[in-house]
Amino acid sequence: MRRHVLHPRQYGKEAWPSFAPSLGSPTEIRASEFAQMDLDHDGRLSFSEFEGHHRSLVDRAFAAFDRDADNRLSRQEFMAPKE
Ligand SMILES: [Ca+2]
Ligand SMILES: [Ca+2]
Repeated sequence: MRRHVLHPRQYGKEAWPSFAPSLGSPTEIRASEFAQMDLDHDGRLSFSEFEGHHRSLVDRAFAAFDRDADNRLSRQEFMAPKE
């Protein structure tokens, strides 16, 4: 897992990875996330839209652990996920 070691003077906006400033405020991020999840653009999130979005997050998180891609997590893989 990538870790950012920061000098105390680096804490603050400048310390964020370069992609962070483009994400906007928390409200803007939420609005953008909603728009991405609302696949049929009806202004509401159905259970399947909500589930589908979070399912992809779970899939990516699982893949980050599953080094040998056998769809099972060994204790070793779980203890040391790939970066
Ligand atoms: Ca919808
Ligand atoms: Ca595995």
